[in-house]
Amino acid sequence: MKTTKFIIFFTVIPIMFAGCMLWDVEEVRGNGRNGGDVSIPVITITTQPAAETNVIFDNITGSLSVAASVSNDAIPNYRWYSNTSNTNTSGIAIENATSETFTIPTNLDLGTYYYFCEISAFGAVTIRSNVAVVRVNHTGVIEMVWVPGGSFRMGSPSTEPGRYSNEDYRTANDGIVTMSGFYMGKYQVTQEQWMEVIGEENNPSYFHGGSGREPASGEEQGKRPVENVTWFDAIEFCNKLSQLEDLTPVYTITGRTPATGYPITSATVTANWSANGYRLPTEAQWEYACRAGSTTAWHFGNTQTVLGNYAWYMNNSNSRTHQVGLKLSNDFGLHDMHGNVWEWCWDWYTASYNNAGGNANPLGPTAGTNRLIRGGSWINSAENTRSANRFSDYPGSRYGNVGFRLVRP
Ligand SMILES: [Ca+2]
Repeated sequence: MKTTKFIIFFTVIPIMFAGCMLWDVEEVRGNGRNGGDVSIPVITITTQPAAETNVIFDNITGSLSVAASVSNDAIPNYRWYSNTSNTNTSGIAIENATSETFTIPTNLDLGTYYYFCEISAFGAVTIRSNVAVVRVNHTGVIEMVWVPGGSFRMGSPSTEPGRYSNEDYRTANDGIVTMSGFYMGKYQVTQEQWMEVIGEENNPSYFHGGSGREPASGEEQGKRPVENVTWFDAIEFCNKLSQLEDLTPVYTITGRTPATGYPITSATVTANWSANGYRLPTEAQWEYACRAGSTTAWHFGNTQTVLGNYAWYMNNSNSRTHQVGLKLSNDFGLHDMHGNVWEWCWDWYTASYNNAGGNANPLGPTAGTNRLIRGGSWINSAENTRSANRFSDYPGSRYGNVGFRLVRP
């Protein structure tokens, strides 16, 4: 069991009992053991978990309930069972779980759990409820916000202070890029989230212990962004989280070096964009989400003197990362888009957006040497945290100021 608490949420849908278990009772009666006029007690379930309970978040508590009536005024007895598969024909009786309501444990590891209730009464045929399928996943940990579709002009005007020529607007379509809506992580992936998915022993972060690397006063170590991850590490994290949540992984990773463990310094990665799993933002998604409708140097405007309200950067970071979400968000509700750590994006780097794959949901060039990094970090100047600022590095490299955030369709 992990120390992290998983508190669980679900809905119970009452389902009237009707089915094969009644048939069993009728068969008993038809056999004439009790004679036609003498009725034996019959248990009828009036409320039970939906067959697929299924909606499980972290940090929410939950319980399962049944209710039954018994003819002849007999008293029903309840006994909850757990199982490792979706059947109520076998299972392990849960200690002390003998009332109508069963409180789902809050210390469950990630995974899928099956519970059902056995209902008995003196003289009656014992029956069993539906199996509740309880999935403990990360949906409540990786908090996502919806970024509505729209269009924007990608890049910066030539008049923007501190800009580089690789931010020039596209020439096609007057630089306008059209985007579909998507979910994006409200925060950068944190160290505790990384460890929950990849393993407690695998926190690669530079700011994870050590003199001068401590969290700032009042901040939680585990809620600082994970960093010192390669682009390949971030890609694999996306796949592993997708698998944990029964989503279809987006990426196929082959030729991984090393074959197991981290950091992954090289691999061949292809993407299935029709999959529903987690992925890194494309460069266009990142800038579109960061801008949140703005056309200014930062999502809040052009006034550098207020950047510290929105970003951890060289002027206020005290040379370290900070707990995510402490600075003001942009208009989409996204935090730390400017500063804290740079964020890996999907795209291969190209110096010109004109090469970056179409005017709608562009995926970037099909090949390259470096992968895109966006948003600036705790060590960077204000100019390098601008919405249009572009940086890149070899995907097998890693630094104490580069992390990532997630996107999902
Ligand atoms: Ca950032």
